[in-house]
Amino acid sequence: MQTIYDSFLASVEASPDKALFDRPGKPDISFAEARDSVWRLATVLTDIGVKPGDRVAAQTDKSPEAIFLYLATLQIGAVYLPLNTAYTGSEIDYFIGDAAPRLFVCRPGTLAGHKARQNDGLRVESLGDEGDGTLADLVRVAKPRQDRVERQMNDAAAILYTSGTTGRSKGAVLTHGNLASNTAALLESWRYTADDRLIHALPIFHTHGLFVAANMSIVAGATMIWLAKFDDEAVIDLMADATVLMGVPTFYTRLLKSDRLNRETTANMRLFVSGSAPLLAEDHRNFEARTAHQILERYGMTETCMIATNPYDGARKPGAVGMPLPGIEIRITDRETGALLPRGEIGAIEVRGPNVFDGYWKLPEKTAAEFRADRFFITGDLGQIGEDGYLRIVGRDKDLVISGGYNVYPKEVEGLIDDIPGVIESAVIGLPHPDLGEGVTAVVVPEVGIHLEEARIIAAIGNRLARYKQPKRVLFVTELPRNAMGKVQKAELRKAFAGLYA
Ligand code: MCA
Ligand code: AMP
Repeated sequence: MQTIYDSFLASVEASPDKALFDRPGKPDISFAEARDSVWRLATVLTDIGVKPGDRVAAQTDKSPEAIFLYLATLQIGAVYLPLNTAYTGSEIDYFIGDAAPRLFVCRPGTLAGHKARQNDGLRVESLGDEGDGTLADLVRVAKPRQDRVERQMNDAAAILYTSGTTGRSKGAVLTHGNLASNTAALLESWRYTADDRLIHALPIFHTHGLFVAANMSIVAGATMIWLAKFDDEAVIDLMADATVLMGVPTFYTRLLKSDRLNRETTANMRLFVSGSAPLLAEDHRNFEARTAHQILERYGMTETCMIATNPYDGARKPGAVGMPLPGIEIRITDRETGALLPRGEIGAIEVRGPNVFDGYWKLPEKTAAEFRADRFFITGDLGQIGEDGYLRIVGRDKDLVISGGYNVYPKEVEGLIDDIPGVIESAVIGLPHPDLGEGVTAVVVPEVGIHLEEARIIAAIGNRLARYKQPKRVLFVTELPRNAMGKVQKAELRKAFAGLYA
């Protein structure tokens, strides 16, 4: 097995002139051109003082340059830390404080504000999606650095922050081995090759867009048709010239709304993949009826990369996430005791394999708490393996809302709402949402005699919380339902307000 960076070099050697990025309306970028940019960036990062093991944090718009930054970081043995572009200043403060990166790369428009963070240990530069930014200026005059820092499979390659159910976000440390082994397993399972042309419409600061979609294309030597963001009509236009689409369920819900989604427009495509949140069984069936393609649903997590997939050959079942990827083990256990459960019973989904992360950044106790003694990782999802051998996710043991494929941790939102004067307490829940799967919803108990307005609650937390984490609706109640132990019964709230977005 070789690292993602070494596989990238192999893909360049195999087809230097082939397009790695096919950008509608702009010139292609070949594998060899990409390597040249990566090598120049490697020189710039080295000159800045980024050493092996140092973190390179990036909050950049989606661009080929951001992928070059990722690859250059791997080349010099540093650790890549991508950040959601929706994060606000106070969220960034936390990530930078926690991960202590050597370099923080932001968008050109935000450089002036972020420069104040610069000190002896932290350099701040910018990188835009039009070849602009201070880092791009340095790259233009840099000589390529060709050598790479030798890395072992258990060395850290990236840190991805994933919010904790109890408090602040935790940095999941992913190794070169995690990324390389998972990419190899996916290439094999989905028959992904250099002949593929992927419509890349996902963001690249999460596992799905970066470690699944981009890594697979880089390693296979395939072409990515590069969209800055998802747009249903643009995606349908591109299908005649593409073979694969990877998306979150909202992509498919939106594609199904277009009259142009049919057998003809999808005739050139060989594979549609869905993941990051549950795909509605109804969307799965409607998609097949309209296009004759069965969407392939798979299951993954930041800490584990991809875990399970429906088969490429064989039935892709609505509501199921399939079987473990090659080299990965899944078991279902009793939530309390950890004892293995008989086939068919619902319990905690646990996973073990080369895909499972190294641990949470600087949090050995939290890491230990989420592993069993035999190194199985407790995912926090609840599931069942049926007689057919397929895994089905039936719920979550963790308090989490997934909105349009983005995770929102209620605790973080509740903490901010509870600080608003006039609020006694709040409960943040996910309610069925026709577009986003789940809509973030706050249920708030105001102090007696105090009148609070929905818009005021949202405005009060607005500049401290990424937009996608903010409640779409705020409901007011006189008290929250609790069980005998005093624990808020979120299931009851979800039942009571289930039709809110219908
Ligand atoms: C955008 N907005 C959202 C979301 N996205 N609100 C709630 N949930 C969202 N997901 C808000 C914006 O803040 C804005 O608010 C308004 O919606 C329109 O913004 P726009 O950017 O135009 O949104 P969009 O283009 O409609 O985006 C929806 C989207 C996007 C296409 C579903 O969110 C997306 O690409 N999601 C993919 C997420 C993803 O890659 N997840 C993978 C995580 P306003 O107008 O009020 O300001 S990796 C993972 O989960 C694991 C490992 C796995 O298994 O893959
Ligand atoms: P993240 O923390 O962003 O990595 O999100 C991982 C979580 O997304 C998992 O623990 C699951 O709860 C959820 N997830 C990912 N893929 C699927 C899927 N196909 N069906 C249901 N839930 C999924």
